[in-house]
Amino acid sequence: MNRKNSLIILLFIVTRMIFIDMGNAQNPIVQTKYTADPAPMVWNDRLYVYTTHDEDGSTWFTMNNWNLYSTNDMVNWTDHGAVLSYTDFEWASGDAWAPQCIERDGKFFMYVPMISRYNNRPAIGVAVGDSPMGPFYDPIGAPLVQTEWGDIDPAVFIDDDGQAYLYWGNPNLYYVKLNEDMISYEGEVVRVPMTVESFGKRDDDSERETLYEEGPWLYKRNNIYYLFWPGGPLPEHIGYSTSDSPTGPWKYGGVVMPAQGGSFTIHPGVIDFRGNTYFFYHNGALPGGGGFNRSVAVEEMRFNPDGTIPEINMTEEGITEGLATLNPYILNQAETIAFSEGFKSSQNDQVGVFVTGNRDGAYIKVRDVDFGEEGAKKFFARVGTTHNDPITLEVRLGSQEGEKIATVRVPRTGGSNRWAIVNSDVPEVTGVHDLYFVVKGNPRSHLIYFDYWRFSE
Ligand code: FUB
Repeated sequence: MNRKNSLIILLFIVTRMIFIDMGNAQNPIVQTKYTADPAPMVWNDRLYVYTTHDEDGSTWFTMNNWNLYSTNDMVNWTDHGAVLSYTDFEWASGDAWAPQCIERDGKFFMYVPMISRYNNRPAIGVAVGDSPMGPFYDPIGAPLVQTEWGDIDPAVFIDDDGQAYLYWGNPNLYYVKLNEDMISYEGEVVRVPMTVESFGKRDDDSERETLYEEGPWLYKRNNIYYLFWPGGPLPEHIGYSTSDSPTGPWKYGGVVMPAQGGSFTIHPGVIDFRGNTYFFYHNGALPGGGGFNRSVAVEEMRFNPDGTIPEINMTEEGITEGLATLNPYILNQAETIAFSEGFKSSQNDQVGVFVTGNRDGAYIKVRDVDFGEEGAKKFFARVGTTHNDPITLEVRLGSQEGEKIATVRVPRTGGSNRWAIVNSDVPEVTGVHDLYFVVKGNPRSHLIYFDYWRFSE
């Protein structure tokens, strides 16, 4: 084989590998925005993940609001948009950093760090809502906790006896026992002893003796309390400690996820859902991603028989097996996505959250859509554009180039505040398929606003 042929074959293999990888990608779980600091919560048999939001093009932690995503199957994620902002707290001036939300007695409590206007230092606030999506409001009109410095990354945990705890801090770890109302606390704030036995030994920093940096996350399994935390030096890894009590003493357990993934921070969120344990984190894997443009991803977490945790590496595949199928005969939000490229999400008063396709070939993949035995007859979508040029939305099976089952022309509605419902006949489609919504057209950006879709039987 001559050199030219070898090069062509090599190019083919590499192109194919890239194609295959993208086709299987499920991580990061959100591609329409930069997200970080995942905080999972299970409620009503659905998994919710609260995240922070790195603004596009950030060169610092430019973060103004907290966003919410949810899933019924671990492969398709619905974007619920921004559910809370630092501007909802009269006393806060910015830095909407790592949150956690928990349900108690039908109310949802979101613990969030922000800069306090009173002294220009980080403090932790709480907001309350009647649903996971909010709306949330600040019930105390002031920070819930503030120590001398480093009051970021709150983690909340309710033990089986009903006692709730709030943990937080960088470079120190603090905790306090919350009262049943979840918006006040009893007793003193406790500073956890930062010992090498509890958090491992650090060699690079004379001011920090242990590996612990920030971002604590509490999780209980088989009567073992696990404390996960991002550890130094930078780039951070995730380590863990265990105890037989939620207040320690803690015993260092080792590394859960080594430093990798192109972001110098990382952040753990661990939760059980339908018999599996899931480990959420963030990295810089999206195009344009990095330390200030991060993305949330998830892997399955397993345990050794003695309760220790084998190391987990970041993958592009993430969770490959969906836990349920998706019903195409109900209204599905366009922002329910398994993977996408070329789309961004936004929200407005007219339709709530919607997505915008920004280039020819932009696509959204939706996993495991079950058309049943009868099959679909018609496809409907609510769409719009500002362009006169012909723009179409194609619906394909299995891949971006797969069988085309519907094409709709996107009418010029004049903006994302004006929408049209379009439809197309569909050849017989039965059984379970991955759907691809593919945008075709010449304009360089904002080709399509896409709000929802459904099929009729
Ligand atoms: O996202 C801002 C900060 O970066 C978080 O509060 C830390 O945990 C780190 O992820």
